[in-house]
Amino acid sequence: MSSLTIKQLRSIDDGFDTALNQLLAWESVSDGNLQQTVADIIQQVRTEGDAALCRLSDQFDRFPVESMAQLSLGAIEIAAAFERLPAQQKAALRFSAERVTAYHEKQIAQSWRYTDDLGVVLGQQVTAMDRVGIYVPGGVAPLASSVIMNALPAKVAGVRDIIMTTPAPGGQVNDFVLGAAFVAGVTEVYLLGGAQAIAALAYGTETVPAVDKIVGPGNAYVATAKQQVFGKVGIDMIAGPSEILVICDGLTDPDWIAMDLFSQAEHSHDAQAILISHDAEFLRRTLAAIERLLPTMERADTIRRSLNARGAFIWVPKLDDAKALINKIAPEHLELSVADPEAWLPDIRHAGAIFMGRHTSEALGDYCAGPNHVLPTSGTARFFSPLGVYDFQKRSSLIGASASAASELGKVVSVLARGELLTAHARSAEQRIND
Ligand code: HSO
Ligand code: ZN
Repeated sequence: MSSLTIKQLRSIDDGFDTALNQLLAWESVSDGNLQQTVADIIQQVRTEGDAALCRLSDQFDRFPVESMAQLSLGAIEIAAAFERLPAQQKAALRFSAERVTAYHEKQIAQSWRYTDDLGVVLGQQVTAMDRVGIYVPGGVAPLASSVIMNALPAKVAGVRDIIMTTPAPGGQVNDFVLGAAFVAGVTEVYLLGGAQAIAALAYGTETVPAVDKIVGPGNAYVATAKQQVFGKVGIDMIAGPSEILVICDGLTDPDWIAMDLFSQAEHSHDAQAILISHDAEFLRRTLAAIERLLPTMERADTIRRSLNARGAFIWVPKLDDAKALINKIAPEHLELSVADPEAWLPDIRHAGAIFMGRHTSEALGDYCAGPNHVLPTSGTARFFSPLGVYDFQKRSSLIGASASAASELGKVVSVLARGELLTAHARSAEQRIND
């Protein structure tokens, strides 16, 4: 078994800034070949529709099908999958869905309007998208929680049709994932993976309806396909590997911290887990906890690879020094394992989700606390927010001028439009001037 060599940095050392930058560097690689392969797949789906989907299912998912019926599941089949689950899983999915729904209901934006001094009615009308597609990766972990986190905000926003695609290698589809689709209000499921799933959702086929927006994580093919169909449809952010940054005052049980770091490291070999403390002795005890606990983990190999490649312990002279590092890292998940996390909040400007206090492990947020677990990664918390209801709502501007308001505004339009040499605009407004 290979050894653990997690990086140990001190913020006061020469070269710390460079070391930190190297630690944080991550870019999705999408080479020219991948771009071309994905473009070809999208083209096949656009021109041949269902026939291409059936052929590609055999080619990529070893699932030979004769008709789209074998790749399509409706409300009855989705509900049946839920019913097949053990009672404990059913209850947990329901519990999670209820809490996630309650949280997201707070995000619903309301339409608003006012009448200004000139008598113009002005406002914003908020509406939901009609139809949304959710991609759910196959992979080793059946991420039922991701189905809930992607679909429920759309449902709460009022999206009518929520369509899920997920690969079914060898024809196998996971009941836990389908059960999550049931509690999250997914209306149709198509057993499609990869770039062909994204193409089908973006352009539609005889069977798969075209959607307005595609969300959900996926491998390099899926991410590249989403980038290529952007513009025809909306997409969410392109997710990088999962990350956790833990700040600890040295008074939390090191075993708790070790397991919190593992919880993100186990997602993938390129996930990132960083611990910052001013207490060198605490860092030593946490390293010892990691070494003791790692061999007990089912995903020990992935965790070790991730900690060795992208993990770090950072010692700072004062715990307060961590604040600048937090904002620089802009982590996806920030755990404030300190006595008074509230006192930290005013100084934290960039983080996807903030877990406040020793008892708030990141795993709570991944599954059932209520907030969304689809969060900005790789420093993009500087400009992105968690996935939310607002990602599935749109706004239309409202303008309603009375005769006198049209006359008043028209005078200004006349000047501005003539200045732009656009005389039809000018005359359209001028004919409503009444003095
Ligand atoms: N931590 C992941 C989400 C997840 N965790 C799903 C467990 N299941 C997103 O950053
Ligand atoms: Zn997770």
